Amino acid sequence: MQKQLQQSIALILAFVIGILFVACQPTTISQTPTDQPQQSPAQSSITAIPVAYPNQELSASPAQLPPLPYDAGALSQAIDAETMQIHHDRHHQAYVDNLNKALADQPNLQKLSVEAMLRDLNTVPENIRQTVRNNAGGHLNHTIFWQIMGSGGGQPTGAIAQAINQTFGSFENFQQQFNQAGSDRFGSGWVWLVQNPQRQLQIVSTPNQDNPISEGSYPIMGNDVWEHAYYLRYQNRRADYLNNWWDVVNWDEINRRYQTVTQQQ
Ligand code: MN3
Repeated sequence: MQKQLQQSIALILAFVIGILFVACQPTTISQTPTDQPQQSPAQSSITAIPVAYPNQELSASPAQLPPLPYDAGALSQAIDAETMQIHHDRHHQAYVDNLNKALADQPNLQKLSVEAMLRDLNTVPENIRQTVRNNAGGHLNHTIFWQIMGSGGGQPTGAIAQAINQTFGSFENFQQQFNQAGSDRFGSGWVWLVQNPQRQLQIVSTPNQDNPISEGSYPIMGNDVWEHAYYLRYQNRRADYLNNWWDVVNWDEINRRYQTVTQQQ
């Protein structure tokens, strides 16, 4: 009986020692590996920033032509009323109509915003990808364009003025480089001031109706250098149009766009 008790105690002791031995081993709890590439904050958050409007992306169900935010003659210092009317009522309308036509039998795509489609064009089936790229781009680009004009030009104000000076040395240098990029764009396209994925201001130009969000940049302001934007008054003189355009730029709106992207990143 006593022997059995001794055996039991020995067994319990062995068991306790065993547990202590295991418990005292260095912990080897496998931690979830963090070897997945970390997205930089700029890249991850730019996907969440609406581009068309301050707090609203551009709907594709269906896409609709936004009204001009001012009278067609309001920019006549730089752009005549007839050009504005044709540009808005016919050209922009055509991008809207063609986008809706391309998405007519694509209910899942219609649920996406215009921005979402352009950020990742691979979500768009190949047979309509180029059509969507051109017309979703045209719709978004012109929606931005109307909003960043309409005021009396002059010098930039607020945070954007400071950022332009820091990046380009002076407003005059910036204007010169922006105009040069617009002149150098061969054929049709746009010239932009963007915040790039490295969070720097940068002047870029895009062909056709491409928007910088397809390259991960946020468009702060842009000028349309398609001939339809200036041909009636300027004919082939794109450089004159680029120079005069500064007289109708809306710096309050451009500053708002800049603050949207810097505050949300
Ligand atoms: Mn245009």
